[in-house]
Amino acid sequence: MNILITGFAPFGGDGENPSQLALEALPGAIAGARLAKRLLPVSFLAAQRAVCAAIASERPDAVLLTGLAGGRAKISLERAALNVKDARMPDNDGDCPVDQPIRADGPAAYFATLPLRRIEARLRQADIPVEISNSAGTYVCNLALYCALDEIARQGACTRAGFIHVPYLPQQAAAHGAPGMPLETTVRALTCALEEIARG
Ligand code: PCA
Repeated sequence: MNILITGFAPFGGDGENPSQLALEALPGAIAGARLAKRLLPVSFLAAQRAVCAAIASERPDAVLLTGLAGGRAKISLERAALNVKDARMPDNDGDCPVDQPIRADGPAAYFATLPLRRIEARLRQADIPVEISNSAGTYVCNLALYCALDEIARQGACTRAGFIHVPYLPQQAAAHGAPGMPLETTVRALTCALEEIARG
């Protein structure tokens, strides 16, 4: 089994992105599944291209995208992606789309296809704060999930895909006066999720 796992580069004035650090800390294989790691740019245009290119070249059995949701206290298992780009701040290329569709001819939304309830139960068992989230936002993370699910749908593939948002690192949390999570816990959460995905 081949799982494509992604994280995002820093953005919005933060020097670090916990999803990048967690991606780097993960091993090359989990529970017999090979992990193909990709770091995605925080750019609407470049992330769309990178997600489609990674799925085309890796032909993964499953896709787990990850990113930072600053201000959230729990690991967020995203339920859906909306066909909209509505940026609250410019991306790392200075692009700041408002009320634009990701794909003019695409469906309004896609549901994630990973086993979210199983992953949620597994994280609860491991005492990691977790929730199913009904909004991945309207920024680059939502776009990455939408593009992954859209690419898979267009290929007619049965690849499962989903997105996990992670909290700030403790030092970022302190600086922002917001909740955070130790990197070790975030890595453990992603490891549990990948083990569940590898179980099929
Ligand atoms: N979080 C942003 C984009 C990159 C990231 O890690 C988001 O939630 O859209």
